[in-house]
Amino acid sequence: MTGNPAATFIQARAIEQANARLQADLEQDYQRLGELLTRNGIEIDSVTNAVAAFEVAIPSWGVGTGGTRFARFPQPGEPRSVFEKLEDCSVIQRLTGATPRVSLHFPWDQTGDIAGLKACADELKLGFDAVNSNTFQDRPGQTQSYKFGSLTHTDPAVREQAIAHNIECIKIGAQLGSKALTLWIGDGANFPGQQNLARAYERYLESAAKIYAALPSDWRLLIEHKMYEPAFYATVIQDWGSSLMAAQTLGPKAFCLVDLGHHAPNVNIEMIVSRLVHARRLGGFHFNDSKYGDDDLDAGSIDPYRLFLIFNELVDAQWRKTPDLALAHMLDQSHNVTDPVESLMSSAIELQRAYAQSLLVDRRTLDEYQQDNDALMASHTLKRAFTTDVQPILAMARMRRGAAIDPIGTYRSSGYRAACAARRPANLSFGGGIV
Ligand code: AOS
Ligand code: ZN
Ligand code: ZN
Repeated sequence: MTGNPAATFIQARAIEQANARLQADLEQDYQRLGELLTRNGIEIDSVTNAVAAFEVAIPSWGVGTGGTRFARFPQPGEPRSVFEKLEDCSVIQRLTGATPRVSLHFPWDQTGDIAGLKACADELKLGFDAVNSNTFQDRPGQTQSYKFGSLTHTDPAVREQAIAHNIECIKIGAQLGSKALTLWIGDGANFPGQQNLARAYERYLESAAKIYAALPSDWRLLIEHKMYEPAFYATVIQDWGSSLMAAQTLGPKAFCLVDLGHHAPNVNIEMIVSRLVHARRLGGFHFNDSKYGDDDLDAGSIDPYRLFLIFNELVDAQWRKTPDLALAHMLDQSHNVTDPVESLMSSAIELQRAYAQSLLVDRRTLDEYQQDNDALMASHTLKRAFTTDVQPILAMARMRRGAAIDPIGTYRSSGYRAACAARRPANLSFGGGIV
């Protein structure tokens, strides 16, 4: 893939040069933090190694500019094909060292050249995470419409079309090396009485069972719940209860996927995570942040403490040696006012930050405070970890992986976006832009 901007503008040498200017300060900060942590009985390198091993997948739709119901403001140099999306994803990976896989979305990422797509990914040293199907939108030429639902539609012909699409996604994913299918449907109702709530769920289980039956033996089905939108009265898989019952009904390869933006305001998401861990059905995440609804904002940008508390549950599950905890970490965010490459890098780093802070929790002491019902000190034990500035750990983890100490600064000085703008003339489109 000669001449692509990823190869031209984010060379390893450019990262090394940028790092060389920052390395001495980082070493000093890292040493100081290491001394502080040693006093608390924590060996800094063990945290840094864990952070360096943390990975999260980039959603292919995340590298384009999203929008709102009202407008979309495309930015210069947007990727126009799945191949160009991979280029942007590889830049994010080179700079952060935390995002080696991409989560594709079909038919948005459709190409007649799956072998070429795999070769392109190999050349860019990228792999593929869960494949996402799309039965919430009609595509040109499609025989049946999803206007009134897909897997749960009253008409069996629509359900069969949606099932066939999901099975097609599994086949494409299998050629690319994916190991999971994420199932999110927009099915639901806008009015009380519009849909028989019980029958719609039964139709979901029946359709999902056919998709489940097509999974290769080493694949997983990730069921994503969402409280509302596009349906505003009732969504068929509206919460973790419906998701968990579906996973338990379908079989051992079915798991629940938690998208942080898919809950009512103030819902205790870390509690949901804890319960799904207990049920051994937590399969993964769509990370993002939100203030009001499915806002798809950058991870940690609104409520970093909530993100920390979610990671705290995951680290606690590891600490309690919960078996078979294999989670798909994926971002799911949309950008209307930022450069998506910068926002995705920022999200990946915020996840690492929450993870590092969670690793600093003194779990033995916390356990004692909990046993003694010392609410104040238990809460302070979490806060102490959360308020530790772990920036030197994150930067050191990146540097040791050959990534950038300062990913956004290095990206901005690379001129990558301007080079893309020159190479990728805009695709003019008009319309709303929710992704
Ligand atoms: C929709 O709200 C869900 O978050 C899905 O994961 C969806 O497939 C993704 O946002 C792309 O539209
Ligand atoms: Zn999602
Ligand atoms: Zn969503």
